Amino acid sequence: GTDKSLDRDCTTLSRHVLQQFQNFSPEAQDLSALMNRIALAGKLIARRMSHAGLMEGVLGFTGEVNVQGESVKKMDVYANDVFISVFKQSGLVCRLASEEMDKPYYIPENCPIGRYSLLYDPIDGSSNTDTNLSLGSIFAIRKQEGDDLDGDAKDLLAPGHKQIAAGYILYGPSTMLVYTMGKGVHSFTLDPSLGEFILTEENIQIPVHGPVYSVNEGNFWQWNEPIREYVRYVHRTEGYTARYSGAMVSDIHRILLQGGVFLYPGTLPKPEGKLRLLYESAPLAFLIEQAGGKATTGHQNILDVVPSKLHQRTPLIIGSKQDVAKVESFIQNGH
Ligand code: AHM
Ligand code: MG
Repeated sequence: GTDKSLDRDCTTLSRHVLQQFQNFSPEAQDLSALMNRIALAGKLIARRMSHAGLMEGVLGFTGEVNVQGESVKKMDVYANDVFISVFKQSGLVCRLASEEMDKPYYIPENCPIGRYSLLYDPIDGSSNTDTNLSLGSIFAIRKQEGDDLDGDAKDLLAPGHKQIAAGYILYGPSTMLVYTMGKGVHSFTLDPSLGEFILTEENIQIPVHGPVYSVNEGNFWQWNEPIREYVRYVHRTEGYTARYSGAMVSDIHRILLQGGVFLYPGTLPKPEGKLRLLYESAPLAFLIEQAGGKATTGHQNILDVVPSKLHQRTPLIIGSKQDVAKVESFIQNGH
């Protein structure tokens, strides 16, 4: 096939961000710099992953347990630190909040000028790390509201509508970065020899309906009846195919391109499910809505949910409009 990076007109990520604004306003330049930093984090993480099995001390557990009560992997710590270190040099970000940190991380030297906050999940699908399977990173950028003199980051407890950019990096056979700034969804592929993310597809639209349903059916016994009924409906209906990788970034990427629905519902012991609103569900919801899809808890749009704490969890049903609506109708009407 043709090599897109050989094309003289190949679009790099930073050029694309600037083109979206059609001006060189301070905001356009900030966003371009911020996306560049995220891309750099992605490149550093991808590079380490590609050598992981060849190096000592890269894979496996650290022996610690994080705020979520999950065992921490060495790769989680590495990726979490990569985002901090690339944003230390940005001057633009004062606070970072991630799955791996109990409280937001402040970069004091950036705080007088750092008008943006980064919310992120450094490694999505951690259970895939030690088996050389697909992984992701999820990110969202918000504008800081108020001066946060108390240092409690209370302004982060706002709904997903406040995100100004969001997306994910997918570490698969190639590394991809998919992002939105509220003007459509665009994907880029890393050319490792150039060290650049090159535009792959612009204005991606998710199909209104698709064959994929993606859910951990091992949890069937602890779901409530409407979710069980939905899955029974899928089992007796022609045209569905199951795909579940253990990393929702890769499952949702497939659904973005081919259509379908990803679910992580609540369970009887954990009605809020597993996924965290601020740095997992809300960024993906923003992106999928921008592609023409839908994301809901079953009762409320994900982007409308107002969190009461940083690591708040929500049920997540996300994907093609019709397929998400079908799940919602089981939850709300029982069929
Ligand atoms: P993580 O960020 O700790 O890896 O958790 C998020 C992941 C999702 O990527 C994935 O869909 C889900 O957790 C898998 O959980 P489970 O093993 O319960 O199905
Ligand atoms: Mg995660």
